Amino acid sequence: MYTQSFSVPDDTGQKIKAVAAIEPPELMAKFDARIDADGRIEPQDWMPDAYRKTLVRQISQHAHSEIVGMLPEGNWISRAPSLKRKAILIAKVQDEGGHGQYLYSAAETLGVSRADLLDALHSGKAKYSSIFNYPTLNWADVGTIGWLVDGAAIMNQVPLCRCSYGPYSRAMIRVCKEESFHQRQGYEALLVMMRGTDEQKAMVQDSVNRWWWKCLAMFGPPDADSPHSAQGMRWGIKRVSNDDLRQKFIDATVPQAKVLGITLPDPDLKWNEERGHYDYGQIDWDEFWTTVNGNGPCNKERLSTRVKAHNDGQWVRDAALAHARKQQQRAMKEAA
Ligand code: FAQ
Repeated sequence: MYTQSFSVPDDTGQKIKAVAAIEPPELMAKFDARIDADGRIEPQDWMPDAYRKTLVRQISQHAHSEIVGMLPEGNWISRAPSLKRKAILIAKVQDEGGHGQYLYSAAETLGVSRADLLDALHSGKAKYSSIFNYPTLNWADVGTIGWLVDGAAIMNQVPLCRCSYGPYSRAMIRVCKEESFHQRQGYEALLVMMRGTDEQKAMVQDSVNRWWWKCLAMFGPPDADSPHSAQGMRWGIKRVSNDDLRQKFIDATVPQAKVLGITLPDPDLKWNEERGHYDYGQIDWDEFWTTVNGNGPCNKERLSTRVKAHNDGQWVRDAALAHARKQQQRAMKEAA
């Protein structure tokens, strides 16, 4: 028998001890050959249990990030400075909700239920992106989230369009197109402010100072401290490593900051001719893990807002189910 040892969280996001997955060798060989040939795995195909669990973990964390990610910006819809900015922001926040829906649907194709995934989020067992546990303190934060947070999300998600799991890779194509609009609207909003008053310019600089380092941490721990990277890359789920994506993001963003006229808050940020990349300073990983483990500035507020929204929506789910039952009964009556 083919045996592999994995340490993966279970479907609810809880860590389980290393499990020995014993898989039928002929099925495993077929699966490996498809991965090696850069083929796609579809829901009806056989897959090793650890591959399925890894995908459930990543896709559900991603879905949770999208719906929790609606909150920091949603907070500014009623305070947008013009009708145009309000319309753009409403569209963007709705898009993030839609991304959550595509991703929960992709996770469901792996045999898990959306209700269980949401329970894991609401009980604090499941992770979501660290970045959404920081507050949005001024209007420029909305532009900065578009420029830097969506910018980082695109950098991470474009390679996921080539992920080996078909439903996830297809969902990512549409998500990336929408994220591209999000990034551009954020950058444009900041450009307008940077051509405005000194107060507006100071607001943008303050915002970028607060978000820059948090965005670099979004890509996840350094490769050497990333327990899932090697297997994720082997399976074609991850195509580019955390550190390489972080570097690509920095290299792409520094010239954009120059056009904007903003200073990125890192005295060590310098072009390194030899490496052909920007060098950068130390990320505060202790602060990152404190936030990921539930003790960031807004973790509790984000979760309680999410739980309240879910509970307030119970009547919609009940009504939809009652309607579906009625339709089914009518169809059965007509068929009888
Ligand atoms: N926050 O071994 P690795 C967005 C966890 S969407 C929290 O490197 P992996 C759109 C990781 O889960 C943003 N936890 O793990 C938007 C693991 O914990 P576990 C979300 C993090 O999976 C914009 C542990 O650390 N995007 O922004 C973070 O190979 C604006 C060890 O890490 C995605 O989810 C973090 N930043 O790589 C919405 C993309 N980083 O499960 C609204 C898909 C790591 O063992 C407004 N996901 N951890 O308990 C991925 O690409 C990967 O899962 C990574 C992590 C790269 C996030």
